This record gives sequence, structure tokens and C-alpha cells, in this order.
Amino acid sequence: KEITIIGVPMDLGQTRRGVDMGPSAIRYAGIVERLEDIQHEVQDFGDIHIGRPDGFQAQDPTHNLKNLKEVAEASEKLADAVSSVIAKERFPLVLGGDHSIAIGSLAGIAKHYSNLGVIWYDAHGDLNTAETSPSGNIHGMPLAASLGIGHESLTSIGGYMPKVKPENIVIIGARSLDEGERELIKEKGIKVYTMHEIDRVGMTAVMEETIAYLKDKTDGVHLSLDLDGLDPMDAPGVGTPVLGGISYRESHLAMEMLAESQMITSAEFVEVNPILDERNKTATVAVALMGSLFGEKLL
Ligand code: DIR
Ligand code: MN
Ligand code: MN
Ligand code: MN
Repeated sequence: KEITIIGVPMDLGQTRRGVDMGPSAIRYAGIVERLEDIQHEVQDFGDIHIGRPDGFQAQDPTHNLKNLKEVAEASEKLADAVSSVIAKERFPLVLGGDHSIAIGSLAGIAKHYSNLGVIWYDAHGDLNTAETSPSGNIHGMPLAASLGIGHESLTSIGGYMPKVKPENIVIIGARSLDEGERELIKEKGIKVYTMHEIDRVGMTAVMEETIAYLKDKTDGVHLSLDLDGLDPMDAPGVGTPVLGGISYRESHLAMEMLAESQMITSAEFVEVNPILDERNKTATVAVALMGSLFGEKLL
């Protein structure tokens, strides 16, 4: 593949500083070499510029959307960058940064597809709006925004909405959902594999079903992988760890099955926070998973 890496040093979608260093940590863990070693042609676009909040509206408690202006501006820039990569028929690989960046990624990607599928690998649903969010953190809202639900500054990125249809989404690894997110999942009929289903039927069946569910009805599939989908033992460097997550091995299996399916047309790996990490373990895990996603095999 011809892959373009885009770094997004965004930490304004949540309140733990340090996730802005995620793209550097993933580069230091060797992502470019890893992909080149399996015969991909890799170009590094560099990082999207992230504005700094003025310190006033960041504190503004009235709209329950922290750093809305900066997040929206960065999303527009990222959408343009991602779209230009796809226009060159290259594969966009986006490195976060907190998960609010998915708003921009999807805005740039979805305009190139009429039925984009999305695999949301995450402990959380990221289906909140200002009205339902317990935190006001935009990293808990990107999937809702991409469905066209939420504040107009977030839903209208790229000048169109929605980016994705509810029936083209699969959430994998959920184990922490807020009340409003549960309601939205039921209302829209979104396919969710919680940890219960992963434990019960195993990752093989979950991925077989996911691939079958998306295969015929989509013309491209974006993988949005939040490292907190993994268990904190395997991925400790994340801002909102939740016990009882997907293992490193199960995640490799999932990535290998996606590689075999040849359905993934764009991807992002988010929420790597080196300040909270142990010797860059989480970035190293992210790079290993990207290796599998792009076809790495032992034999
Ligand atoms: C929580 C946490 N549901 C929120 N969300 C996270 O703030 O909306 N998403 N951490 O990845
Ligand atoms: Mn090499
Ligand atoms: Mn997330
Ligand atoms: Mn999460």
C-alpha cells in the first residue's frame, strides 16, 4: 500500500495533558520502519497544527463543550489533509491525539464514499452530546457528531453531514457507556459488541460477524482504534482506562482478520498518552497492532 501518516497532536478534547505527544511516541516506536519492512511505501505528512485555547472559553461552563473552537478548527484542517491524501489514492493513517480528532478524520474520509463503514474499537461509545456528556469532553462525542448529532460546529465539519449512517457502524470493546449513549444506541440500532459478547463468543466470531455485517453494504471501512479499548494492563498510557478490556492477543487477532478481509480503507490510532505510559508501552502496542493491520505475519 501507499500510506500517508498524519499526526494530530490534539489534547483539547479531554482534560489529561500529554496525549498531544501521542504522534511522537508512535513515531519513536518505529511505525514508519515497521510498515516499510512489510513492503509498504510510507510518507509522513507531519503534524496538523493545533491552536492553543485562550484560557477563557476553555473554562466556559455554559455550553459543556470544552475547547470547542480549537477542536473545530483542528477538525477542519485534519479533514482537508485526510481528503487530499485520499484524492491522491493513498491510505490515510492518522495518529492521535485524543479521540475528538475522529470528527476531522471522518469528515475528510466520508466525502469519498457513498456508504462508509466505521469500526469503533473503544471502551466507550463516544456517542455523547453537550446535553448528555457528564464531562464536557469532546473526545466522548466524535461518533455522535459523525452521525450528525450534537453541536453544529462539530456536525458541520467539512460542510456536510452526516458522515456515517448508524447501520454502517460497529462498536467493539464497549464497557463504559453513559445513559444518553445507551439511549442513542437503542434508538439508532447501532451494532455493539460489548466485552460480554467478546468473552462469550470470542474475538474470532466477533470479527467474522463484523466483517460480514459491513462487507456488502459499504464501499470503504474506517478503523477508529482508541487504545483504551485494550485492557489497561496492555495499554496503560491512556487518559480514561477501564478495567476488563480487550487483550493484546485478541487485538492482534482482530487486526489480522481485518487485514485478511482487505476491507479497511483508512485508519486512526488514538489516545496514546506518553505521560501516563510505562516506557512507551502503549505506543509500542499501537505500532504492533498497525503492523498486523497492514499485513505483518510471522511466517
Ligand atoms: C465519557 C468518557 N463517556 C465522556 N469517554 C471517553 O466523557 O463522554 N471516550 N473516554 O474515549
Ligand atoms: Mn527498513
Ligand atoms: Mn474513544
Ligand atoms: Mn475510549
